[in-house]
Amino acid sequence: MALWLVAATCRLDQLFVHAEGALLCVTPSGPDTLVDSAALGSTARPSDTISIGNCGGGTLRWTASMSQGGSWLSIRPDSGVVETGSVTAQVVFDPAALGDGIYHETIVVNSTTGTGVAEVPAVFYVHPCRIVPITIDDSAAAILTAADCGAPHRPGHYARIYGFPGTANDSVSIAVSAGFDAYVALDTALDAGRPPLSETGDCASAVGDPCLPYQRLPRSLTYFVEVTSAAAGDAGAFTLRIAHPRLPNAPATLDQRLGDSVTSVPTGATVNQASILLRAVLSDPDLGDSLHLEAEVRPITEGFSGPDVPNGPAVGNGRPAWLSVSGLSDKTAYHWRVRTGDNTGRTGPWASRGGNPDFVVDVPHPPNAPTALGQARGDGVGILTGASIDTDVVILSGVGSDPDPGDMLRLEVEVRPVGTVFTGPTHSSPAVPNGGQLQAIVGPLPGSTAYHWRARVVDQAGATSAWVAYGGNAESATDFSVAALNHPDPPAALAQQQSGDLSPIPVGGNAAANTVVLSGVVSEPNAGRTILLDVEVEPVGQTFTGRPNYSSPLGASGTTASVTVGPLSENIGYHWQARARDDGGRTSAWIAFPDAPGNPETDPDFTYEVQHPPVQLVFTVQPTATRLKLPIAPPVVVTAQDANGQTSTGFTGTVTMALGTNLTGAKLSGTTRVTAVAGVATFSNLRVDRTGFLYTLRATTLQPPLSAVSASFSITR
Ligand SMILES: [Ca+2]
Ligand SMILES: [Ca+2]
Ligand SMILES: [Ca+2]
Ligand SMILES: [Ca+2]
Repeated sequence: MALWLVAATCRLDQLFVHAEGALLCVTPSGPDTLVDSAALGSTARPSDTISIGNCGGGTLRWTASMSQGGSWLSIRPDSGVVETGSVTAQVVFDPAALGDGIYHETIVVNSTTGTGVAEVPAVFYVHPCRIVPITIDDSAAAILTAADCGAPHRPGHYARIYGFPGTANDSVSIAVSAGFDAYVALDTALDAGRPPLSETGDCASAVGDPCLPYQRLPRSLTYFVEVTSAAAGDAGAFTLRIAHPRLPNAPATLDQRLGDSVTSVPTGATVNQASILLRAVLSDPDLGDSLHLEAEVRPITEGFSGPDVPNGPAVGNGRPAWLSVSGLSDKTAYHWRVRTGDNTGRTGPWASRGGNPDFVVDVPHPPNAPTALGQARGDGVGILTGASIDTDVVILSGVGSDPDPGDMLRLEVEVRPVGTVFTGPTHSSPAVPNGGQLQAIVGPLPGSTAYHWRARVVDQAGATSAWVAYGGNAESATDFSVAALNHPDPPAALAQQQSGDLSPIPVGGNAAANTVVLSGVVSEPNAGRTILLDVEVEPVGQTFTGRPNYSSPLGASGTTASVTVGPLSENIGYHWQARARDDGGRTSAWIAFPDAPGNPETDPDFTYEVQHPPVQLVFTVQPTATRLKLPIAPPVVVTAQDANGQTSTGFTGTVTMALGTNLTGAKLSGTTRVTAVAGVATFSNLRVDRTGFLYTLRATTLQPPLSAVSASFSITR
């Protein structure tokens, strides 16, 4: 009965009692204890342990072996000696050679120093790749190891398999980032016998983490993503992302540049070219996308409605993109906006710089060649081509125009003696607004010389038209010639006369009116010329400038030329000079009046003196409070003034003074009748014979009849 019990216990505990005292104890002993599993194709070897002990006395010697001889299970060590206690033996499961299935084996431990034996059953499950569920627009992170299953489509490589539900005609992008050289495949089955829908070790032909962008899903079913390695047996951490295609981001770091691609154009600035380069940094949540810039560049008078220029070239995600816009309209203000397009045709939101305008196109142009070239004498009379003139100043003219509306234009002319080649401009007209008549005054030119000339137009920026030669003749031909020239003689017999009766005004005398007539005899050695008299009349104290301010008409040589000068300023002294000028613009020296004997130019040659009659009397010194019997001091002064409030210096009449307001019946004594000197009458000894207040004085004249009343004053004791 006891033996049965032991045997029954052995059934549970694998106990064996040996006659010599050694007792084999093996744990675990249960049939379900040594159970393990591995993925199909994995090479990691799961292991377990069993304990082999001597539960009795003496020395236990043991060996272990597999009852079915299966090579997928091994025990190390497979023999040993136990004096007391126990030793641990490792049981290793090796899935490498196994197919999908359930494997059974029994480890048999024999006690060689006795007769005992223990049997330990082991079970090994080898299962196919396990599917980890995932959904689109989600990610998963994991570590690929030798314990993972063999890649269905890549024998000899480990794999993780993810499954997601797909809808027909949807598309997804799959990206793996890994710490090793990863490889990814997409399929509808884990069937090693057929190639997957797609597979790659790269991303958009770029070596690195693999991606499968924009995979169209042909049917509605579960799709499998196989994350494996490029090299056999490689492993490591990775992240898998499965996403729908997404819109690009808005462009960033917008810039506008000149064609050199370097010079940034400030917002609102003017560019002198009909093109602009747009630049922005593009990005897209789909990292494998290639991107391009789309733009809309419109005059500010037009609103935005959609891209109106060709798209820019494709660039990598996160890279600056360029778009060259040409053919812009001149003299036009533009605004623009840009967006990012990806290789799927998706576009992101618009971005703009917000300038109004962003830039202005204003392309400068050189002026057009001058037209209607003409030549004239200094007095404006035209010169026929090849003609000889007896003046040394010529006016060369032309019509200028420029494509730039606001430009200011000049006519540059080059006048050379015939036989001297053209080299560059000799004279220029003043600048006039675009479209105006251009006239260059040239001279004085040397006489006895034949000339040819040409002209061009210059704008304010210095841009020049082509030269146009005058006359349509050979440059060896004469355009005009200047004859031998004489200058006028200095004027003689200078004289100044009243404008009324032409009576002479003596040197330093007065002009009776606000104009005078100045004259002189003009002459020239070439008696055929006509001559005029230039005069310069200046107030005394202002020196001559050499510029005439009055000129007589032209007259014959040897005659007296006269010019009326005025209106003159009142009570100002003037000095003057004169010169002769002929019809060709040639002049004599200036001669100051009087020609003989002269006077200092600080002295007036004539003065326009004017007297205005008084129209009012004014107490310019009022009477003040005075002690009885003393003269009113300071002396009372009465001034005769003209209509302008100025002292009538010509007034020399008698001013009579009397008491005005007189409440006391007082008498005024002293000199009460005073003859005005230069319009001013001074009363130095007026007295009032009674004390009182509120006295006033009244001043009167008879010729003209004027009167004035003073301020009130008092007489005190
Ligand atoms: Ca995208
Ligand atoms: Ca221009
Ligand atoms: Ca010519
Ligand atoms: Ca003088």
